[in-house]
Amino acid sequence: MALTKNPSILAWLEEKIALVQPDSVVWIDGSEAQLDALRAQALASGELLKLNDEKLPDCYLHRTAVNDVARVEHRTFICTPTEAQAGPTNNWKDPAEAYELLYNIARGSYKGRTAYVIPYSMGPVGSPLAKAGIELTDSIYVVLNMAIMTRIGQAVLDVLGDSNDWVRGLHCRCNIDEEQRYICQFPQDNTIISVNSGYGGNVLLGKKCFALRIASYQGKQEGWQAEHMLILGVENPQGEVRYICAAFPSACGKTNLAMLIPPEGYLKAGYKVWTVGDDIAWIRKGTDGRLWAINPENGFFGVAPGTNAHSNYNALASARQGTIFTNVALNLDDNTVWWEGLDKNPPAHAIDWKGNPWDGTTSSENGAHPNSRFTAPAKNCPCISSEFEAQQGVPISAFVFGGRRAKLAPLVYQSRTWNHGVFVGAIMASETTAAASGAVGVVRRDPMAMLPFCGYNMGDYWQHWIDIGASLDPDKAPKIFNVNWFRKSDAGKFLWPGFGDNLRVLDWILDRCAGKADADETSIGYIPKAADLNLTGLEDEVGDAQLAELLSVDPALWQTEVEGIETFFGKFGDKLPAALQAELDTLKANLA
Ligand code: GTP
Ligand code: SPV
Ligand code: MN
Repeated sequence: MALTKNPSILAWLEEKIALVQPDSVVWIDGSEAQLDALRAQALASGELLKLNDEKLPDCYLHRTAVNDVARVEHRTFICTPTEAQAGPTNNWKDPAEAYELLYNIARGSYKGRTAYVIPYSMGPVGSPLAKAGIELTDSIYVVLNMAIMTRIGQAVLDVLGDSNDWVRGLHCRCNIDEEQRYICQFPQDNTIISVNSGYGGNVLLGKKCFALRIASYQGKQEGWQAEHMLILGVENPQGEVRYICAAFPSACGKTNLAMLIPPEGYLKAGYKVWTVGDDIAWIRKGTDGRLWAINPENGFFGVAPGTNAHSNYNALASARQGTIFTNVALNLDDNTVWWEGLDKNPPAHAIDWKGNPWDGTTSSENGAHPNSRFTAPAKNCPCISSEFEAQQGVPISAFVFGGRRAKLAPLVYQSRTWNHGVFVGAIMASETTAAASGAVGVVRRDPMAMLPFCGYNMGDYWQHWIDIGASLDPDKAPKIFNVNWFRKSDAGKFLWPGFGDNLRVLDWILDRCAGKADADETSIGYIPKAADLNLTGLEDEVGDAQLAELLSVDPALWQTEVEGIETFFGKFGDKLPAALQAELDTLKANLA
C-alpha cells in the first residue's frame, strides 16, 4: 500500500515499477519492526553477517563485490541539456541518450526481486533547509544504510504533502557489471539513476548524488550552497560555541576533524568540540544576515582504516552499536571486525574483505579494503552537537579549505578577502585517495573538494560563491582559511602531528575571526606569527625550526603551482569569473 497520495510520486513510481518489473513493492515506513524484518531477511540471504552482540550490539558486516568498492568517477555523469552546463570538470551525457541507455539497463532488472521505496529527508524533517527524496532500490543493504544515513519513512511524506519538490532516485543493482556501471545525475529533472553498483557513495543516493551533485545545482538556482564540508563547534572555556565548516577531499580528514578530542591543555582549560556533520553542509543566509549550516545527513559513512582510539575515539565509539561495516575484516575468534590501523593485534583467524580466509599476523595483504567503511548513527557520537537537530542549523564563523599536500601549502593561512578566499578554495589540489577508484597519491586539482561532486559548471559554481559573498555584510561573512595537515619533511615524515592537535590551528582561526590574533602578510595570504600558535605540550614534537618549515611559503614551488592553476583555469574560458582571474594576477605579481 502506498504511503502517500502525492500525485508526482505515484506517477513516477508507476512508471519506474513498470520499467524494472519487480515481483513485489515494499514501502519503507521507517518503523523499527519493518527494519528488523529486513535485517532478518538479509541475514538469511547472507547479504549481512551479524556480529558479536555483546561487543558490537546490533552491528552487521557486509561485503561488496570485489570490483565495487569505491565511487567510480569515470562512470559518473552530469546529464545537462548542454555539455557546457556540466562544464570542463564533469563527464557529460546528453539527457535523452542517457535515459535511453539507463532504461535499457534497468528494464526488467528487478525480476525475481523486491522493489523498496524509501522516502527520505536530507536535513531534519520539516527544517526550512531540508529537502525530500524517494529512492527506489532492489537492495536491502541500501535500505538499511539509508535508514542510518538519512531520516526515512512516513514522517517525510507527511511533511512533503503534495509538493513536487523531491528528488527522484532509481537504483538498480543489476549484475554489478563494471562495464555497465553508471552513476547519472539529471540536475534539471531532480533525478538520479545509478546502475550496476552496490557500494556506498554510488548507491546511497541521498549522499553525494543528491546532497552534493543535485543540491549544488538547486542551491545555485535558489540562493544557497551545498558543500563537501564537515561542520563542527568549538566551545571555549567561557561556554561560547563558534562553528566552522571545512572542505577537504575524500579521505582527507573531515570525519577526524569533526570529532576531534582537544589536546590535554585545551581539555584542562575547558575547551570542547561538538560535531554537527562530518561530510556535507547545506548553507543558507539567515534572517540575521549570517550564514547558517545544517548537516543534511543523519549518520556517518566513515573510512574505517586508520580509525582507532587514539586517532578518532569518537568515531570508534559511534561505530560500536547499530552500525553496518562494509568491506572490513571479520575476526572469527570473537565475531568482531578489524581493519588496518585499528590496533596492533591483527587477528590470525579471520576472513578478509574479499571473503577469503586471512591470517593478519602473517599475511602481506590487507584484511580490510583501504576504502572500507562504517555506517554509524550520528546519535551514537559522544560529542554530537546539541544543535544537530536544529531546524535553522548553526551560524558559521569560518570556512576552511584543505587537502593533502606533501609540499607547498603551509599548515594554515588566511585569505585577505572573501573573493581571495574563493580563489584559495578554487586552487585547492590534493593527493588522490582510495575513496575513488583509480591511482592513489597523485596530486590533482580539486576545487573546494567538489571536483567529483559539483552538479554544474564549476565556473558558474565559483561565481555563485562570489555572489554569496557579495550578498553578505562583510562583518557577518565567514572568514576563509586554508589548512594542510599533511605537509612532509624531505625525509617523508609528517611535520604536523594532526588529529586532536589540529584544534591548535582552529584556535588561531577563531582568534582571527574574533580579531584577536595577529598575522604576517605573505604573497599567498596571512600566516600565523609563530608565537600566536599555542603549542604548549607539543614542544618535543614540533620545534621552532619545524614550525618555521610548516609555515614557510616557497616562492619557487608556488611559481610552478601558478602554472598549474593557469592551465586549469584556462579550461573554463569565459566561465572563469573575472574576480578569480584578478586574484591569480595578484598572486603572480606578489610572487614576482
Ligand atoms: P570521506 O568520508 O571520504 O569524505 O573522508 P574524510 O574527509 O572524512 O576523511 P577521514 O577523516 O575519514 O580521514 C581519512 C584518513 O586521513 C584517515 O586514514 C586518517 O587517519 C587520516 N587523517 C585524518 N586526519 C589526519 C591528520 O590530521 N593528520 C594525518 N596525518 N592524517 C589524518
Ligand atoms: C567520499 O568519498 O567523499 C565519501 C564516501 O564520503 S562516499 O559516500 O562513497 O562518497
Ligand atoms: Mn566525503
